[in-house]
Amino acid sequence: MRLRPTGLTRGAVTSLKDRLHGFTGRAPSVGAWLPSFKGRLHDPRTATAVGRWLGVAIAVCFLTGVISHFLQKPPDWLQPLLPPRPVWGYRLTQGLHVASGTAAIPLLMAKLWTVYPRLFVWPPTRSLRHALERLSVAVLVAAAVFQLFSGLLNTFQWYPWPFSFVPVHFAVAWVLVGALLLHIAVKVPEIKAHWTRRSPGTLELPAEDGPDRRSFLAGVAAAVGAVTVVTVGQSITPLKRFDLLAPRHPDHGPQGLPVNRTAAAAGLAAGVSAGQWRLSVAGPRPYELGLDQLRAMPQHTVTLPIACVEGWSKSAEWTGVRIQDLLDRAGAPPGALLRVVSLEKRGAYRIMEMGRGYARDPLTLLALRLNGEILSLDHGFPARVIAPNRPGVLQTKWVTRLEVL
Ligand SMILES: Nc1nc2c(c(=O)[nH]1)N[C@H]1C(S)=C(S)[C@@H](COP(=O)(O)O)O[C@H]1N2
Ligand SMILES: [Mo]
Repeated sequence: MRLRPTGLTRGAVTSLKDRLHGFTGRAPSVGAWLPSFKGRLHDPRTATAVGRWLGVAIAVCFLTGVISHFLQKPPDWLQPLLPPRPVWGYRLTQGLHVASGTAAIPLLMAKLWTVYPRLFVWPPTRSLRHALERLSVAVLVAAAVFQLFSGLLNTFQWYPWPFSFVPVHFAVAWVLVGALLLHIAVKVPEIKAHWTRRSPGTLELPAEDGPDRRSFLAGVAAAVGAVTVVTVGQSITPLKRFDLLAPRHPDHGPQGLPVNRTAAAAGLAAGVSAGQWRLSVAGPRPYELGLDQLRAMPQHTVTLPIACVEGWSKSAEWTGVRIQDLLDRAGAPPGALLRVVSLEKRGAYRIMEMGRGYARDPLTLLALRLNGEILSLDHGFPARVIAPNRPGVLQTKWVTRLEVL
């Protein structure tokens, strides 16, 4: 028989005595009244285990995000150097970007749960160094929460904030990575001590590595696996059957392809008249073509994906005229940059520029047909750009003008 009252451990009794003692003696410090956490899942070993997975997810997300940013908004010197191969390059990097960001959400929650008792550490700062370290952790947590939250909402095309998403998401990414590197540097000793399964200096597994830590980590892994499986189908088409929670499904959309911006949203609800539409090409030998003339030019068929920056991708078969042929006809010099203008009234993607690597690629088309049918209005009727290894936002729909720069 245990004589101690049920539910009170020896430690709890001692701390209760300490507190009572505090009343009779000096005034108790605030710290004495803060909760104390004894659970081994709140220890540095768990924090290290979850932290390294989270670190990998953030590293992948950051690198693929930087790639996406430079493919989308290349500085002038980079524009002609961007590679149109592999054709699925952007599909892969952006699929990874959204998948790693999504996986980081349960990882971040697990990590914050593991370390939250530190919010109750008393005194809150012990030295200038300690204060700076805590400040850097606050920046790290805020930046991580902001990035994952804003990125997730962006995949739903939901922008409930007054700033524009892309520049802010890009800027905060650097804040996050800076704070993360600082955090890792500060924690090197703890990470080293807890990285491997063995306790430092011994050959034995630490006694506290009991079943509860393993269950917790297995639970976190299951959560990561679950959110991944129910969303990656939006870019990995063979897994589309499991795509239950992603905002886009590869099969939902006219002509077997999702639509991001509809003709109505682009101010073209009334449609585009095939008889009146003209493609004008500005260059050393400018010219204009009607739709019938464009259809009479040599047609090429390519299989290329739309890889949206918001994470969904779907491959399709496109038929149309090579941009290269249109440029040659205008007498464009081989290194020329191309500007493409859409009929769309307003919108960030009305005007698009393309370096010579893409413009001269035999797979880059002014497409007139999609999966064997004439382009539907939502997919850019009468003509749209399709190019290999490019973000979806640059696959301009409802094209009306090409300018050789
Ligand atoms: N003119 C114009 N073209 C555009 C857009 C746009 O907003 N305006 N959206 C782009 C985006 S974000 C994507 S992902 C692709 C999607 O093409 P789809 O609707 O044919 O699938 O079109 C691109 N072309
Ligand atoms: Mo997109």
